[in-house]
Amino acid sequence: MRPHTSRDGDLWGVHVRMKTYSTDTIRNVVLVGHGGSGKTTLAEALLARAGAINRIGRVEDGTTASDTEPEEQKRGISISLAVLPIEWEGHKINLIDTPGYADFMSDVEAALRVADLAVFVVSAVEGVEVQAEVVWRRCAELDIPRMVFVNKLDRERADFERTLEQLRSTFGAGIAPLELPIGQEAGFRGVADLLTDAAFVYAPDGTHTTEPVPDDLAELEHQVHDNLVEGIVVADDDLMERYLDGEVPSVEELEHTLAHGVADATVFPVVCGSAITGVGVDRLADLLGEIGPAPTDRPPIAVRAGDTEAEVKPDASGQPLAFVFKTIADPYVGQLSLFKVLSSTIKTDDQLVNPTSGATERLHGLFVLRGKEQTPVTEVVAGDLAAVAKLSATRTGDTLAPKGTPVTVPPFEPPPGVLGIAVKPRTQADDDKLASSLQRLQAEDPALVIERSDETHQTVLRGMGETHLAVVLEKLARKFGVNVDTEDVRVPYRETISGPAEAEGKYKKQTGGHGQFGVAWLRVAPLDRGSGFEFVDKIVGGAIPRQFIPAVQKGIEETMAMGGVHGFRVVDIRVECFDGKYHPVDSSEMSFKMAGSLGFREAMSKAGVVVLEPVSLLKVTVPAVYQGDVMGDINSRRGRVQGTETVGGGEQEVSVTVPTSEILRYAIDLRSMTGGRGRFTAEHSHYDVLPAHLVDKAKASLAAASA
Ligand SMILES: Nc1nc2c(ncn2[C@@H]2O[C@H](COP(=O)(O)OP(=O)(O)O)[C@@H](O)[C@H]2O)c(=O)[nH]1
Ligand SMILES: [Mg+2]
Repeated sequence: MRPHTSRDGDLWGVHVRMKTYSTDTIRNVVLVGHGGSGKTTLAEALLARAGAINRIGRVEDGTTASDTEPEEQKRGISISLAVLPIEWEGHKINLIDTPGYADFMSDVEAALRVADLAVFVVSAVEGVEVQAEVVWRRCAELDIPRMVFVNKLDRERADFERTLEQLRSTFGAGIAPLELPIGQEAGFRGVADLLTDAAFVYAPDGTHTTEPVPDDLAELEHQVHDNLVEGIVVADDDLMERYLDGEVPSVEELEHTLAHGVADATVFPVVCGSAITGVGVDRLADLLGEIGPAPTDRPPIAVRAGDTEAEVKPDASGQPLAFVFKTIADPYVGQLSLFKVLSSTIKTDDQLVNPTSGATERLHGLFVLRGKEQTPVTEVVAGDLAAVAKLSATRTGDTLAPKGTPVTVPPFEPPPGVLGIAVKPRTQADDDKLASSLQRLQAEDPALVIERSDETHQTVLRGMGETHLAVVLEKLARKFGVNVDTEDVRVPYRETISGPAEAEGKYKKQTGGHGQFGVAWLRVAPLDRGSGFEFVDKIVGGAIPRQFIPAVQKGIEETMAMGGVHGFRVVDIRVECFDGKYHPVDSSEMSFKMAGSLGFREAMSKAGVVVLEPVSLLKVTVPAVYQGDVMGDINSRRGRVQGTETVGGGEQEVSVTVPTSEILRYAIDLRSMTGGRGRFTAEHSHYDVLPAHLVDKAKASLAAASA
C-alpha cells in the first residue's frame, strides 16, 4: 500500500458512500477454487455489474480491484485475500477473493473463518482441480455452506456436462444444478434457469433479457427441472406431500426450501457463466441474495472465557465483539486490521480489550475496504466486515471484546511451516532491521514462521512452499527495505563418544614472570541419548584446590558448545575429574579452564567419536492411492514407518521417523508426488547415530557455513 491515512481517501479514487445494511441483508461470500479458475475475474465482473467500479480490470494487466500488491501483479496470481463489497438488490454482498495456490492457503483459511457461503469457481475447461478438492474438504470440516459457479463456458473445449459429472463424482449427491448453459464455447450466450423454466440471454454489456427456453434445450431442461424440484421438495415434508398430491410448488417455495438446504450445507447449487463475457454474473449475484445464508442463518460461534464456553449469535443486542481475520502490514500507516463483527454494533472510538494481548484498543477510524480503497464508516453491524488502522497489540486471529468480558474466539491453528530457507542480511543496516521487519510481516502472514538457531547460527524462515518464501523476501525488500541473501537450512548435527576413556589435560605456560599451570585428569563415558552433560567431581585430598574445580567444568562445557572433534556441538557425556596437579603461584581459574578443555578434547579422541543427526517425526496425510508411493519414498530417505491410520475422507495418515536432513525439501517432493493432494507435519523427534559414510557430507555443510 502507498502512504495514506483514512482521511485522505481521495488518493484512492472513487469515494463511495455505502448505506448501512441490517445483519439479515448481509452476505459474506468467499470465492474459492484452484488458481486460474477465474475467481479474481469473476469478482471484477460482479463489481462492475453492481456499479462499484467503472472499468473492468484484467488480471494480466494488474488492474483488478483484488490483486493490488506488486507481488500479485508481477505473477498474475492472487496471493492475499481481498474484501470487495457490492450492493445488490437490497443486499450488501461482501465478496472475498482468495488465492488458489497451495502456498497461500492461509488466507483461504482466514476467509473461511468469516464467510457464510463459499462459492467454488470451477473452470468448465480444466474441470475440478486439486485446490478445489482441498478447500471443499476444509469447508466440509467447518460445515460451511457451498455452491459452484462453473466458469469459462465461453472458452474452447468448455464442457458443462463433463464438469457437472466431475462435480458429482468428486463432491457427491448434494450437487444440484440450477442452470443449464445456452450455446457452447464462442456461442455461449445465456443460461436456462431450472427453477423458473425461463431462459436468460445476455447482451455484451452483461444485461439480460428473459426468453422462453430454446427448442433444442427444452426437453432436457424439463427433465432436469423435474429432477431439481424433486431434489428440493424432499427436504420439506409438507411440501413433499403437496407435491405428491399433484400440487406444483411455487418458485418462492422452492427457493425457500433450497435456501434451507444451502444453509445446512446439504445442498450445493451449481450455476454457470463466464466471468469474461458476463453471462450468468448478475444471476449469480441475485442468487447470493436470494438463497445465500445471512450471518443470522448460521450456527452461533463458540467462544471461550477462561474455562467456560459460550455461544455468540450475530445479534444487534448483546455485547460488541469482533474477530480479526486478517492483518496488513503497512510501513507507513502501521497495520490495518480486517475484522468481522460477531455481535452487537461496533462504533467509531469504541474501546475494546484484546484478551490475548491484554491491550485496550481504541477503534479510531473505522472504514470499509474494497480492495485497497477505503471508505470511512461510523458503525459496523453484527455480521458485517470492516477494517481499522493502528491497533496497538492485536494480531490475526485475535478477538476484541468489551472490558470485563474477556471472551476469545478459537485462534487459527498454527501453520505447519513445511519448507525452510535461511536468510543472511546483506549489510549492517539490513541486519539491524531484519528481526523487527520479519515480525511485522509475520503479523500479516500467520503462515510465516521465524526461527533463530544459535546452534547453526542461522535465521530460518519457514513457510508453505517456494513461492510463499519468495514472496516473503520480496515484501521484506519492498515494504521494509531489508535485503537478504539466502542459503540452505543447516541441520544441527551433534557429536558424542562411543565408549569410555581417560586423559590428562595439562596446561603449562612460562612467559616472563608469573606463569600458568594446571593439570586435570578426566574420565569420560557416554550417557543415554538426550541426557546432555554430567560433571562429577571426584577430587580427593586437594589434588585440585576446591575453588578451581568449577573452572575445569566450565572449560569442558565451553568446548562442548564450541564443537568437538568434528566441530559439532558435543552432547550426552559424563565427565569425572578424578585427579590433578596445581602450583601455589602459577595456578589460576584460567589455567584450570584450559586444562579442562584440553583434557576433554584428548579424552574424546581416545574414546572414539560418533556424529548424531536429528530425526523428525513426519506425519503424511494422503489419499489412499498414494500411500504406497509415499512409503516407498520414505524408505529411500532412510525413514522408518511407525504406523498408518485411516483418517476419513478416503485418506491415510502415515507416521514415520526420518532423518531431518532427508526431508528439507519434502514439501516440494510430496506436492509433485501427489499432485498437491498430500500434506504433512514434521517435528523434531530425537537424535540418532549418523552412518559413518555420511559423516563427510555432514562436515561439508559445516565447512560451507564457516566459509
Ligand atoms: N475465456 C475466459 N477466460 C477467463 C474467464 N474467467 C477467467 N478467465 C481468465 O483466466 C485467467 C485466470 O483468471 P483469474 O481471475 O486470475 O483466476 P483466479 O486465479 O481464480 O483468480 C485470466 O487470464 C482470466 O482472464 C472466463 O470466464 N472466460
Ligand atoms: Mg485470483
